[in-house]
Parts: sequence; C-alpha cells; structure tokens
Amino acid sequence: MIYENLLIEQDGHLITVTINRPKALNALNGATMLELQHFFGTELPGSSGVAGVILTGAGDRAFVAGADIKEFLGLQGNSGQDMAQRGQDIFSLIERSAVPIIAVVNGFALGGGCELAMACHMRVATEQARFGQPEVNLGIIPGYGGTQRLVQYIGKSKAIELLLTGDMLNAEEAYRLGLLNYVTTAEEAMAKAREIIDKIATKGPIAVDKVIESVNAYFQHDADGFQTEVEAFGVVTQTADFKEGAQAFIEKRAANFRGE
Ligand code: CO8
Repeated sequence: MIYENLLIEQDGHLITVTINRPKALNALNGATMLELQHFFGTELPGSSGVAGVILTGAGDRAFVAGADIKEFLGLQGNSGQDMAQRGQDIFSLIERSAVPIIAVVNGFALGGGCELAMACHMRVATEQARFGQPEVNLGIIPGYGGTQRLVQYIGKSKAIELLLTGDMLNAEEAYRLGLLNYVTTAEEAMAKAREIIDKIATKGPIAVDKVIESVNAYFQHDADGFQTEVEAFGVVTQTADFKEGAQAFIEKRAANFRGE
C-alpha cells in the first residue's frame, strides 16, 4: 500500500508511524483509518525483527484531534454504527498487536485521538499534551472504545466526568490519574519511548506477545461494553443534534442542541 497520511520509518528493531495531516491536527479521516488498518493488520504482523512501534502525530500541536468532523455530515442512516465498528476493529488490531506499541503524544489527543492513544500499550506524553473525549460537544459519544478504555485507565468517576463534560486533562493530571506512563519535555519524548522499546527488545518475543494477550484478557468480560458503545453510537449519529454539532464546529459557532 502507498501511504498518503502515514509516515513510516524503520530504524533497526523500531518502527515509527507518524500520522501526517498537521493542517487538520492529524484528524482521522477515512483514508487514514484504512492506512492504519493496513499497517497494523497486515504490514506489521508480516514484518520480522520488529521489537516495537512508536505511534505519533506530525507537528507540535496534536497527536490526533479526533475523527475528522468534516466527514461527519456525510453519515447516513445507521452508517455511524458501521463506522464505529470498523474503527473499534482497527483499534483492536493495535491493542492486540504482538509487538508493543507506544503512543508519543505531543499535543491534543481528543476524541478518536485519545481513543487511539488508549488503544496503544503505553503512552509517553509531552508537557504540552492535552487529553479529552469532547464528543458530547458534537451531540455524540465516543465510538472507538473511549467509554470503555477511559474507565479502564482512570476509573469510573473521573472517566464519566470527562465523558459528560468534554473537559480536557493536561499531561500532569493525566499522569496522576494513571492514563500515562511518562511525561517528558517535547525534546525527550521520542527518546523515552525508544528506551522502553530497546529494553523490551532484549526479552523473548513470544513472552512479550503472551504478556500482551494475558493483560488484555483481564478486560474481556461477559457484558460487551464495546458493542453497547457501537450500537449507542449508531443511535446518536442519526439525531438532528449530531448534524447540528458537526455543522456548528465547521461554522466555528456554539451548537444549539434541541434533544432531537
Ligand atoms: N476534524 C476535522 N478537522 C479538525 C479537527 C477534527 N477533529 N480538529 C481540528 N480540525 C481542523 C480545524 O477545523 C482547523 O482547520 P481549518 O484551519 O481548515 O479551519 C484546523 O484543524 C486547526 O484547528 P483549530 O483552528 O480549531 O485550532 P484551535 O487551536 O483553535 O483548536 C482544538 C484546537 C481545541 C483541538 C479544536 O480544533 C477542536 O476542538 N477540534 C475538535 C476536537 C474534537 O471535537 N474531537 C472529537 C471529534 S469526534 C470523534 O473523534 C469521535 C470518534 C469516534 C467516531 C466514530 C465514527 C464516526
């Protein structure tokens, strides 16, 4: 596949994947999601000698500012549910990867961007990083696993506050709540992530794979919260409030929600 929205560089046992749409704060449009699916679903599992991946965003403003809101107004009928399902499947490829994936968060990680960082095995953030699930501002909810993974990382009370208010956390707060592994200066973040991957590279790859698989198993419960979220996302994307929320963002004005 020729990647147009991802920069992929290999240096020894480390691959760095950079989401490269800085003018849109690296928002995840459909094309970028397909490229992530190809890289994490096909290319990475087919590569040998890779001990870890760093996933980051281009520029110094954002990791990823969310799903691409400009594509939202094209959603029809229940296509929101299908889109959320596809997104969750792609993020599961990341979470279940046999080699560790570290998000280096260098700015905004909002909505789908926060969800993407949470699907990674670890997170190193710069002091400028900001985290949040602002979907309620658009009249929708997270669709790429945010209602589940945010609770897993920071606990129900703080997670539900962030999900209901759309407030952002700064890097120090996110670290204190357990969302992050390290907070560093902007200059040190990539080196810190590389240091972790270099250390893991000295361990047995099968053991690394099985640690990831076993830790993931802790969160597989009978009630399928991810499926609940996908179906709920399908409902909210069929509301007039959702169209109003996305339109208001594009027109740079406050949304006027009517509960319809
Ligand atoms: N989508 C599309 N474009 C975006 C996005 C986005 N998520 N975020 C920023 N941009 C664009 C802006 O439109 C702007 O473009 P332009 O220059 O052409 O107007 C450019 O990036 C720079 O952004 P701003 O001018 O807004 O920069 P500010 O510094 O003023 O603000 C913010 C930065 C606070 C990050 C602001 O851009 C913002 O609030 N962005 C939206 C954040 C957001 O709401 N994210 C959640 C989106 S919903 C989501 O992710 C749901 C995931 C599940 C989806 C399931 C399938 C549909």
